[in-house]
Amino acid sequence: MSKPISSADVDVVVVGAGFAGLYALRKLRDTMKLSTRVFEAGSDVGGTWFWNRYPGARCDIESVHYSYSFDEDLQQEWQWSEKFAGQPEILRYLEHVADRFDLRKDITFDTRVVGVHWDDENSVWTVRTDDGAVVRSRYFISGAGNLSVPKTPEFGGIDNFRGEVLLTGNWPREGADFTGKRVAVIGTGASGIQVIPFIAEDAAELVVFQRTPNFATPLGNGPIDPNEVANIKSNYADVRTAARNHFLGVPFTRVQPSALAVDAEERRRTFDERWNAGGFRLFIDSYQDILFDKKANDTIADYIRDRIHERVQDPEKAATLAPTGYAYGTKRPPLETNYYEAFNRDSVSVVDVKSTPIDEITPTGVRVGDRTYEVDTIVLATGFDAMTGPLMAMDIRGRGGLPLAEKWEHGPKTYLGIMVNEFPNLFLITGPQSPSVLYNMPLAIEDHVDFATDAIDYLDRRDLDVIEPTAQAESDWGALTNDIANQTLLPETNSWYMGANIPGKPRACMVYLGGAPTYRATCDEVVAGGYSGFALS
Ligand code: N01
Repeated sequence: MSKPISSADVDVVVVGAGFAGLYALRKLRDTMKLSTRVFEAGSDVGGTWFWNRYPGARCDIESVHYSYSFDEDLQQEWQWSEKFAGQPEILRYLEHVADRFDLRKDITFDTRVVGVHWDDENSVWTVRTDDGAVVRSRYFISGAGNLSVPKTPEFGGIDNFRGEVLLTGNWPREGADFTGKRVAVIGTGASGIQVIPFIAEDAAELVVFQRTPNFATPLGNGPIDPNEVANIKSNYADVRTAARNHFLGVPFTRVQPSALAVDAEERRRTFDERWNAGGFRLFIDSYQDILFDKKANDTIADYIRDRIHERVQDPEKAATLAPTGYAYGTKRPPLETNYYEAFNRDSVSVVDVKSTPIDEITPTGVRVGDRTYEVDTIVLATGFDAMTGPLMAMDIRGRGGLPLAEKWEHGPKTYLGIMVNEFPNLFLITGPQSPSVLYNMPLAIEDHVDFATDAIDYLDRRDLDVIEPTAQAESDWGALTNDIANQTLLPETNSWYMGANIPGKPRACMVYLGGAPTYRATCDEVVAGGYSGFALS
C-alpha cells in the first residue's frame, strides 16, 4: 500500500519504457498499487528496440529466453517466429506487453528527464523534464538502459559532411536506402557486424573502417522449432529457473572445466559442435576457463581466427579481419550472419584505422591520413557511453546536492550495482557493478525491479521512508567487483566493459563478473538479513 508523503506527487518516477520501465510500471502500479509516472524520450515503448532499427538488428540470445518471465499467460501466449528475434518482432512484443497491461496511459512519451535532485528536508526526489515539468516522488527508478547514449567519436567534421549520416543506435524510422550508393561504415562491434551484410547487398561500394577486428561467431538463426517451443512452454518455470541458475542467464549445460585438460582433437570437436549450433554456445558453453586463463583463451582465439581465414577468400582481407592482440570474450563477442562473406564481394573493402586513425569527416567523405574515401552515406556504428552515460545524462544529484558525476569521477561506486551511498531511494536497474550486460537482460531486469519493489514494500510495511547503502557496504562491493574482474582477462583489454571506449572516461570494470547465480544469492542474503549493508530510516 502506498504510504502518503505530503510533499510527493507520486510514489515512484521511472525513466524509460523499455524492458525495465515496462516491467517496473506493471509491478509498481498493478501489483503494489503505487502511483507511478514513467518518462520516455522516445515516442513509443521499446527502449533499445525502439531506437536500434538498423537492418540486421537482432537479439543474440534465443527469444524463448530473452523475454519476460513475470507473467505465465504472457509467456504462453506470445509466439516467436525465429530462434533469435529481429528488432521489429521484439518491438512488437514490447508493444503487445504495453497493450496487454494497459501501460501507455502512465507513460509520458517524447520527454527526457533532465534533472533528478534529492530533497534532503522532505526525503523526496525532484524530477525535472525537458518540457519544464517538475514531479516529486518518493522513489526514483532508472530504467534508462545501459547502451542508450551514443558515443561521440574522436574524429570531427561530421556536421560538415554533405551526404547522409546515420547512427545505428538512432536509426530513422523510415529506414534508409543504400541502393547504388557509396557507403562508409565506421565501427565493427556487434552493431556494425549486424548491419554490414545488409548494406553490402545494396550498396555500389561499401568501405568498412575497422579499428579493432572482432571475434564474431555464427548466430545460427532460423525458424523457431515448434516442438522445442512446446517443450519449453510445458515447463517454462523450470526453464527460467535453469536460466537464472546459469552464469549468463541462459540454460546451457554442456560447459567443460578446462580447454587445457583435453587434447587438440577433442577441443576441436567441442568448438565445432558449439560453432555449428550457434549463439553464445561457443563463448559460454565450451570451456569455463577461457575468460580466466590466457592459454585456454588462445585455443579458442586460434580456432576462430582459422575459421575467419576459411570464410574470407582474399588472404589480405582475412588477415585484416582476424583479431589479434587481445583475448576472445574480453570485448563483447558479437554473433553474426554472413558477416565474413560480405567481404568476399569486390564491392566491399576493409580499412584498418588502428595504426592510422580516422582524422576527420570532410564534406565528401572520410579522411584517413592523406587519403579521403569519398562516400554518399556514413553509418556510425561507433558504440555508446555505456553503463554510466545514461545516468550521467540525467543530472542526478544526491544528498547535499552532490552530483553523481562527481561521486563517480573515478568510476562507478554502487552497492550491489543497484543503489548508491548518498543517493537514497534511487534504484539503478541493471546498474554498473551488477551482472547486467553479462546476464540475459530481461531476467536481469526482472531481478532488479523485484529487488527495488521488495525494498519499497519492506519500508512501507515498517513505516520507513528512506533506504540507502552505507559507505562501507559500497566500498566493500567496489573492492569485490574489482577483485573478481582482476581474476579474469577482461581488464587487460580496451572495451566498453572497462569504460575504455570513451576518451577520458575512468578505467573501471562496469560489470559484476561473479555470475548471476552468485549475485542473486548475495542479494537474497542481503534481504534475508533485513537489508544488511543498507541504512533504513
Ligand atoms: O558498439 P561497440 P556497438 N574510429 O562499442 C569502433 C550491444 N549490442 O554498438 O573496438 C574508428 O561494441 C570501435 O572500435 P574499438 C552489445 O552489448 C547487442 O557495436 O573501440 N572506430 C568498435 O569497433 C554490444 O557490445 C546486439 O577499437 C571507432 C565500434 O566502433 C553493445 O551493444 C547488437 C571509433 C563500436 O563498437 C555495443 O555495440 C548490437 C573511432 N573513433 C549491439 N570509435 C545484439 O546482437 C569507436 N569505434 C543483441
